Amino acid sequence: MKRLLITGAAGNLGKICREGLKGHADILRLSDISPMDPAGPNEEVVPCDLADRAAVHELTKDVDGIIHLGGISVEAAFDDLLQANLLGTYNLYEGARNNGKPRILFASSNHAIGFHKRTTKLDDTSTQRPDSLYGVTKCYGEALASYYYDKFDVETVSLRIGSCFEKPLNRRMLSTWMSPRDFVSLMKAVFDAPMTGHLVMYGVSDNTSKWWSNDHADFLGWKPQDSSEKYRADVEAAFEPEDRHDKAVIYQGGPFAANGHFED
Ligand code: NAI
Ligand code: 15L
Repeated sequence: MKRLLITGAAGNLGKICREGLKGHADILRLSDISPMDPAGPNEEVVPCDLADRAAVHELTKDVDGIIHLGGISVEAAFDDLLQANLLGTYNLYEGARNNGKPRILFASSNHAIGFHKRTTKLDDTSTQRPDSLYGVTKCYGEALASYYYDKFDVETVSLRIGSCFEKPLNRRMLSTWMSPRDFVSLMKAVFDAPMTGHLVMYGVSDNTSKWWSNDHADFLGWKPQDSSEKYRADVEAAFEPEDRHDKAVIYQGGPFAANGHFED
């Protein structure tokens, strides 16, 4: 790949990609509205507000792939989500459509399906059940991805990421954790694949207690290497047992499902 664009490059996953994907494309084009480290070898740093359509059109020129991480990554006021996640993602898809139709990795979230119960195993055919306005914006992103594939042949992997952190930070993450190493290897698999169409996947490591199946995506040849099991004893020692009547425990989205409406 000649040039891979990463939006949200100043954020947690953006930094993981910047490091982990070095050498996977001739040039990494790194973009964010927040400050980023200066460009190193084989890097371009292009500040951009995703809500600015003309700027996003320029940003998406001459790229062979896009990892779209940019946006608000937690529950927030609707007007803020509107700019960054709704308008921003629309602008990105319009940029891609008008600039050679590069494949896109859309960073969706488990909060697009967070009102499913933990006792339900999900796959790509499971219905969206957002647990927050943030989750609603991820459902919208997945719908845009589906539409842009069916109508314009822009391919996307919509990745419903669980919890991508160095290690699981609570009991829920024993199920939802995705290691940074597995995240990076999946990014490589997504852009190495001959075709993806619009593929909905779950961003999760090989955790014993996971709630999600990626069997339908075996054709990518991606296998997670890590599991949360090695952290189980430490996590269980550090956190109280869960209350099965707690909404945050009943539903996959955890606190996002249990919390009230953000603006109330
Ligand atoms: P983050 O909050 O650390 O990074 C998001 C980046 O997007 C920030 O650097 C921010 O400045 C940038 N951004 C926000 N509004 C923007 C705008 N209008 N224009 C340009 N850039 C803007 O989030 P993180 O953890 O790196 O997540 C990346 C993506 O993955 C997000 O879309 C998030 O929703 C998604 N995700 C992450 C999960 C995780 O476990 N880290 C889990 C599920 C989804
Ligand atoms: C997300 O969508 C967030 O971006 C991340 O910060 C975590 O809260 C994650 O979900 C999670 O559910 O653990």
